[in-house]
Amino acid sequence: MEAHLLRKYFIMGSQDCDRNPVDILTEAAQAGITAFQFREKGPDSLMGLKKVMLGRQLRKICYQNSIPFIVNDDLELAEVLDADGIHVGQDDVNAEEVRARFPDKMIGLSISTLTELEQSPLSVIDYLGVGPIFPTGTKKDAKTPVGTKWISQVRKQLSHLPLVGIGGITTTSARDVMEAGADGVAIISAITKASDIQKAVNQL
Ligand code: 3NM
Repeated sequence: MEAHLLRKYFIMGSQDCDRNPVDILTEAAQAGITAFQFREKGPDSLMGLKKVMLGRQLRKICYQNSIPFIVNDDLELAEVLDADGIHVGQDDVNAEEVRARFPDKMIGLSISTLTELEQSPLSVIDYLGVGPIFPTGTKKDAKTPVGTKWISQVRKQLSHLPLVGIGGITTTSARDVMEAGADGVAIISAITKASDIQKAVNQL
């Protein structure tokens, strides 16, 4: 995977949006995000056909803007929407199973601790999500923040694997995450809650 695609990695589901997610993604895509993850998860998220129908619209925006479209933790949906990739966490389906089913899709895996890093099947994944870097109000069950030093540590051990920082990253703190050695920042609220998405993406 080309690491530069992770540079401004926008993640979102309808539960993160105070207005139409289609409008938010359209604005973010036009503003220059480099990848998108559809993460319809947690309280107030859509299920079943409604989830698929929103996913179709978001997928189309990514096609039209040549932005990789990644689905969070839902293999059926990734197949139905012809996603470019799948992102899984520690409690989700095993990355090796994902690779067996989808030999050609990008696979991202979240890690928060050294043990998780050591136990991860790094040979089957394309990038690591490292976090939460800072406290976040977006994910209710987020783990203890690991700070930017953790990115430097992971970077030292894994010079070859693209890394993206996630969790509580803002337009001001993104610089610290990059300087610690990340290839990019994965953000939800820094974009969904921005009063001017174009400006927020430029600042990132
Ligand atoms: N995963 P915000 S933190 C989806 O630590 C997600 O793995 C995390 O939202 C992890 O940019 C997080 O608004 C929420 O803080 C990120």
